[in-house]
Amino acid sequence: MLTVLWALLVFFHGVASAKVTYHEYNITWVTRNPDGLHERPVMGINGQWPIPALRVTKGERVVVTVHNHLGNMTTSLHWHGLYQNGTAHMDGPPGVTQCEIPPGDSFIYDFKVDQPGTYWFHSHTRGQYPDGLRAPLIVDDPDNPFKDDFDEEIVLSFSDWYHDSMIPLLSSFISVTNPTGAEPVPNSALINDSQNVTVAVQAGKTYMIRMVNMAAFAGMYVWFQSCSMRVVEVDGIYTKPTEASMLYLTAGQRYSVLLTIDSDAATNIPFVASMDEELFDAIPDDLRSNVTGWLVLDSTREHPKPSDVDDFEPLDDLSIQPLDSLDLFDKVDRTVRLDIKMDNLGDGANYAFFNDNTYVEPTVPTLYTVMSSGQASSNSLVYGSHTNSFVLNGNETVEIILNNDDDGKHPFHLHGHAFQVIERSAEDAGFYQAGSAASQPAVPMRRDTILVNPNGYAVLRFRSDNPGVWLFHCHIEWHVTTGLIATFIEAPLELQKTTTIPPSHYNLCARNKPAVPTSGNAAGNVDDLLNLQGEPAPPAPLPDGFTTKGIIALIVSIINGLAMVAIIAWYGMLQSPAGEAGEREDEGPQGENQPLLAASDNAP
Ligand SMILES: *[C@@H]1O[C@H](CO)[C@@H](O)[C@H](O)[C@H]1NC(C)=O
Ligand SMILES: *[C@@H]1O[C@H](CO)[C@@H](O)[C@H](O)[C@H]1NC(C)=O
Ligand SMILES: *[C@@H]1O[C@H](CO)[C@@H](O)[C@H](O)[C@H]1NC(C)=O
Ligand SMILES: *[C@@H]1O[C@H](CO)[C@@H](O)[C@H](O)[C@H]1NC(C)=O
Ligand SMILES: *[C@@H]1O[C@H](CO)[C@@H](O)[C@H](O)[C@H]1NC(C)=O
Ligand SMILES: *[C@@H]1O[C@H](CO)[C@@H](O)[C@H](O)[C@H]1NC(C)=O
Ligand SMILES: *[C@@H]1O[C@H](CO)[C@@H](O)[C@H](O)[C@H]1NC(C)=O
Ligand SMILES: [Cu+2]
Repeated sequence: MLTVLWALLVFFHGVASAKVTYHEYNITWVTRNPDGLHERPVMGINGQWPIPALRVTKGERVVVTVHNHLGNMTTSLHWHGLYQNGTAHMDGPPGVTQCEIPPGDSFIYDFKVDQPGTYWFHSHTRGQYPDGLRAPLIVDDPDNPFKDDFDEEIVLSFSDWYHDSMIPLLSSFISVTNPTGAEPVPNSALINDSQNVTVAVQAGKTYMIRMVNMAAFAGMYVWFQSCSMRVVEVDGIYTKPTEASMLYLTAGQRYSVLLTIDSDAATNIPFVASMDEELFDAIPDDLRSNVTGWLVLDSTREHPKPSDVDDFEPLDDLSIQPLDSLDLFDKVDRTVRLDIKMDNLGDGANYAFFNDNTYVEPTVPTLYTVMSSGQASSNSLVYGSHTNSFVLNGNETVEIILNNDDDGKHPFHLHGHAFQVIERSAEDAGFYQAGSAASQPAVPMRRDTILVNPNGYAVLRFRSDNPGVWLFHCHIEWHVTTGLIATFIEAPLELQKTTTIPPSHYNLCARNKPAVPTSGNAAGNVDDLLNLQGEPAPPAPLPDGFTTKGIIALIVSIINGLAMVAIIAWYGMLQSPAGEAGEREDEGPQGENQPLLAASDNAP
């Protein structure tokens, strides 16, 4: 009895003493021109863009009230890298842990942050964050083990930037006219949503530089000219200090480094973020892959141009060890194998697949299916045929084997956890062969976002010690929109016991247009949880015998056909009474027919 009372006392004391900070986020359109080349609408918060970093202190409870004032789009926020232990319903992805926040509506995110480090938050509404709704999230740590090793802190975000908005880009990306699935190529690279950023520094001082890649697509090489960095944090995990002259950050990844300015330094130091062009199917002539900033010792002196580097040789993140030396999880309880593939569906567009299945958001958000399906919540069938759902027991060691049957690099991110990286193959290694690893690291690197090489594999492990519904997905937003997503349903029966979803979350679903049901299986069927009739599904497969090559051939012939029609029309015009055929022919396609003729130039 006494111990129960004591436990209650400790519990309430804990709740009462957690500091709470409140934020109000009005999400609106603002107009910005971050690369100085093109003004466009972007999504800001409280009229600000760049959106200021959200800063909290470890142990604090954060309450963010989001008002969607966009007027014409739904929205949501995800807190990338936060475990949301006990608050899985605050994680953010619509269709998974909540409903969309409709225009004019509000939603309150309320969670405790018990992990230190560098994170970010962003919209998890389909294709939305590259329009600007993203910012760093810094968790200050009063017990930072490196706090005596630096004088000041600097936060830098990196990103790619598109002059066009996501909705038109998506409609040309997921289209029969783009059968190879070539992703739109960004226009510019940005630092802090800007360019030519300057940071005042002093000779002899050491800085802790927190870096976040908030890009839609591009991985970034980052270096500070002639400086050495010591990595001390990777995705929120403190690490043994590890020297690096260059880092590679995929979309979604973060690093903290210590950087000491030489005591006799006098010239300003350029630093560069360079987009990884290997990701791009084409390199437009006007692509601005590099963006430069300066550590400024003396603002009256010049800002030198960075020297070219010959080779990109970033630190291999697998060579980093966590400071806590957490041992390898060596006994695997459960293996989940995910084979990645890109292919066409019956609409002719290109999609992304895990195990031949492309993700489609279910009718009922997966967490709400957990809460409403009783014992059946342990049966992965209730979560639908197109959600790549895996039910995990609590407190297991889960191994994810990722086989990349695609010739692109993909950065994979797991919600709700950091994972150990047991192995990552080089490019073209093929699929993982069990037991092939020469040796497993005794103390593996841990992080929440990992690059997988083209036609290679990666092996990850984590403990299922955080009941919730957690997405595992590629962090290239283009591939999110074409379905490269899996869902882990972790300890659903435990989740039912320990979680209460605030009624306001369910009410939000009722205010969606159309209203979103909040109970039943993925199809919204409450009575027969194994009947998935009517569940959302991807386009039908290609008819037998059709291949990507076939589609490309078809498109080429259609475009050629259109071009022929255009040429005929053009000749028709040339022969019109006013035309002087001979002369106009030599001018080439300069007239009204140019757009149609130009189409033939675009044919692959
Ligand atoms: C940054 O500086 C470069 C070189 O002077 C310039 O071309 C570019 O427009 C600048 N960017 C912005 C956003 O002002
Ligand atoms: C958000 O907008 C409302 C009006 O719609 C306003 O009253 C409030 O002050 C705004 N909050 C912030 C933080 O700007
Ligand atoms: C970069 O942006 C972050 C917030 O996103 C801000 O805290 C930081 O001061 C900015 N750094 C510079 C050099 O402007
Ligand atoms: C929503 O409004 C913004 C800003 O005016 C505009 O750029 C965008 O095209 C609109 N989107 C839709 C889907 O109407
Ligand atoms: C960007 O920087 C890299 C490394 O210095 C260099 O090789 C490349 O030519 C630069 N790209 C452009 C477009 O200037
Ligand atoms: C996992 O272990 C924790 C701590 O030991 C315990 O509280 C929890 O109930 C366990 N979860 C399951 C699903 O067994
Ligand atoms: C979540 O909380 C449980 C219980 O306190 C703990 O055992 C577990 O390690 C936590 N998981 C994460 C991912 O922080
Ligand atoms: Cu991808």
